[in-house]
Amino acid sequence: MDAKDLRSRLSVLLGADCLLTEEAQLEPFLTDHRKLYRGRTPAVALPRTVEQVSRLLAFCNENRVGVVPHGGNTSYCGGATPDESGDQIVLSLRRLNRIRNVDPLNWSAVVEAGCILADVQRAAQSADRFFPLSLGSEGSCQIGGNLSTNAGGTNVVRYGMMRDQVLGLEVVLPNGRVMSTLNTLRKDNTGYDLKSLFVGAEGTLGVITAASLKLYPTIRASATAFAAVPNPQAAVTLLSELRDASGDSVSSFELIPRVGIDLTTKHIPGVQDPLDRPYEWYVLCELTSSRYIDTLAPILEGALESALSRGVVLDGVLAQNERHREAFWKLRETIPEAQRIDGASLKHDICVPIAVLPDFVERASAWVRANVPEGRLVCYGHVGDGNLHFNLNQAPGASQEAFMAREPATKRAIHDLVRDFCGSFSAEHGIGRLKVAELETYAQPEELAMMHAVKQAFDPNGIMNPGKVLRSEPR
Ligand code: 2HG
Ligand code: ZN
Repeated sequence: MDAKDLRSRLSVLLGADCLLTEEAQLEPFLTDHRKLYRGRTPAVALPRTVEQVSRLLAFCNENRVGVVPHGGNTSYCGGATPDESGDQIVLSLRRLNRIRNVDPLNWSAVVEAGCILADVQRAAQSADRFFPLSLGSEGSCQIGGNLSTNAGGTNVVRYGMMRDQVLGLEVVLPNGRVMSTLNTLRKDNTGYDLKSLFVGAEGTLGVITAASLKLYPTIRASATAFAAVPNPQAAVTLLSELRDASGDSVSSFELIPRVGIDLTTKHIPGVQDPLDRPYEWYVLCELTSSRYIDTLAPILEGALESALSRGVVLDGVLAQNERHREAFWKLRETIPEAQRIDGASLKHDICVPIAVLPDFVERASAWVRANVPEGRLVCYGHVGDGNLHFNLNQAPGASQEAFMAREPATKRAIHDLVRDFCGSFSAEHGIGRLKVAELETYAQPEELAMMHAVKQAFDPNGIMNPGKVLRSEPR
């Protein structure tokens, strides 16, 4: 079927008002957030109902048309971008954006895939409940994408990742049939946990159209600090001390290097260094509670003072009000944007066991210093989860070409080291298209074979997001 035929058949199937075909309309769907890829597509489908998604997939399955599910397009690995063939259609979920139900007594919400994450947080809030997933792109990323990539963010240390928030899913399978486990059960041991397979599958097994999610008590008290530490080892020590001292109330614990402050204060309007003099490393930590208590700030202050007396902390400041707190978070959350403005970057979204994270940083940094003279390290992230964005930016004055030429060797060295530390080369950004070869390199052959078997079982015709996560088998 050529592109023209395909468009007219899809238009009959879905209705012309649910299909984009003009060049200008297609444009936003052709590139990924980091501009690593540029693809082509004959059409973007914009269904309003699950039934339309079902009809679309049944048609594509029968006619062997590849389908690329698309959420808020904030993926870091090209997971939502069609390939260059021009044969794959894009399926945008953005019109499936109803909050179907918020049930405070059940501590649950049922939301559709196209809901913006911030809208889900607000819906929970209006029922005096809390939805904990929080990340820099929460104003535009969609729940379907959060589920499909098993998104992490800044509250994982306390609440876990997206998979931990899922009670049930509604999924359209590649043959068009709808599999719904949209229950709100906390316990359900009835055979294989199929819903978990779709979380993190990046749309390669089917299309998630809705999810029932866990809600938590509203946050009623918080205390936030920005503290300088001598090194990552001190950050890890401080995390343990704070968890103990606060009765496990730490909800965020982020590591920030000096260069993170230099980049954000240079490129992002309104960002300021919270401390009077520069240090090499910092942590941004937050304690929260669902109780109306005023003891969190004294607990945090006491723990920091004790750490200061032992050299675990070098300096620090507590947020005095909400504006102050937001300023700390703005600094942290705009590091990726500042990195982008500053020039080319190489990104490594790695995770190692927290206890060995300082060793990892030391060894990986030494490798970078010795081997990438055109780069500078911008290593920051969710140290509370053992997840660092071990990134490099083109050094001031260095040639972009020379810097980018280091990419293959750098990736290999960093990811080999991650493997030696029993870690993961993709902690929270997924595989997409970017890391397919990495998965082949680092997964055990048994794991890879089982992943291909799962793909074959759900999607025997290989129509779902072809070439993402796993290399496409010839059809
Ligand atoms: C963050 O933690 C995001 O800010 C992006 O996961 C990280 O740009 C990055 O490498
Ligand atoms: Zn992150």
